[in-house]
Amino acid sequence: MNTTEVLSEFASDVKEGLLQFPKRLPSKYFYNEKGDYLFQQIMHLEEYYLTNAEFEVFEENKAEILKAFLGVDGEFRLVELGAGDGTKTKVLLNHFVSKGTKFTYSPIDISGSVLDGLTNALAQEIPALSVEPIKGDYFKALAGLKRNNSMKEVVLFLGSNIGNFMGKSGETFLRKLGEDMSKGDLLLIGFDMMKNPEKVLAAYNDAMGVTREFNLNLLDRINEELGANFDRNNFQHFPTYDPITGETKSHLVSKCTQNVHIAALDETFEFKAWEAIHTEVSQKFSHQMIEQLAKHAGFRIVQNFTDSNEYFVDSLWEK
Ligand code: AVI
Repeated sequence: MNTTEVLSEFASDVKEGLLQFPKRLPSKYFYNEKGDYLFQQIMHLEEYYLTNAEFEVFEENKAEILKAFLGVDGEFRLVELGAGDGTKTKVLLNHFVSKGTKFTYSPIDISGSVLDGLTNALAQEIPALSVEPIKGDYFKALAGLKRNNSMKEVVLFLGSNIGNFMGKSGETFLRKLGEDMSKGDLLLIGFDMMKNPEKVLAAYNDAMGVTREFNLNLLDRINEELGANFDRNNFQHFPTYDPITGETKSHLVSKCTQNVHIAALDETFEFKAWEAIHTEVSQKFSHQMIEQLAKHAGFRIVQNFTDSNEYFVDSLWEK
């Protein structure tokens, strides 16, 4: 995809979202350079318990996880979807290497610079690890891997990324992922669990306001890339959590009636006072929801790994 096509996809998604009622903007556009940086900050926040919880899951269960990955084959390719800086994955990678495990690590990411950063860091930190990064779309990369070898595949999809899919789209994504996997291949997938609603809400409304910045950055991005004139001071970051459905939603609420012009769309959008734009869903799960999802996506749950607070579950599924 070249830059013009990415821009036009961004422009048309923004247009489609702002023409809907209620208005919405897709959270995948949070992640420009500034957004990537802010998300790294979020992951280190006291309130954002997810990072430490998954870290603990790996620290406490790395031996069991390796045992499950090895199964009867004793060899595998470890594929990670959207690896980021790999901080949590390194716990597993270090352990696997220290045990003399035969495996290759293939992080897949759409961003070449993210992959370069991770590959260089791994070469320094775990020199004995064999790394074959793949730049591109998850599905194309997985299908390419399957065409070129028949080794057992273990796919990592960590950090509750599945929670950011809207409605049924998570299930559709996982079903499609399964189509690029063979019988016996494994998927280790991270789920943030339902818990004290105050705890969840605080994770998306931190005292330092980093998550607020992360959310407002979407408006800055539309201004910069699509020539819009959003005034970020006229919007308020407002997350909600529904303890019945487990849905955590982020919103940008218009503090006054205002018009915003987006030059790339040649269009002006009206925002009424206190009208909200829905920008993100971060789904929280119950065990029953995980079971349903695995079943509907065509997987069998092998084992669940959790932290001492049971905040987070990394669930191992078999195709
Ligand atoms: C990437 N994703 C799992 C994060 C989440 O918790 O939904 C994104 C995020 N949004 C606000 N804070 C963090």
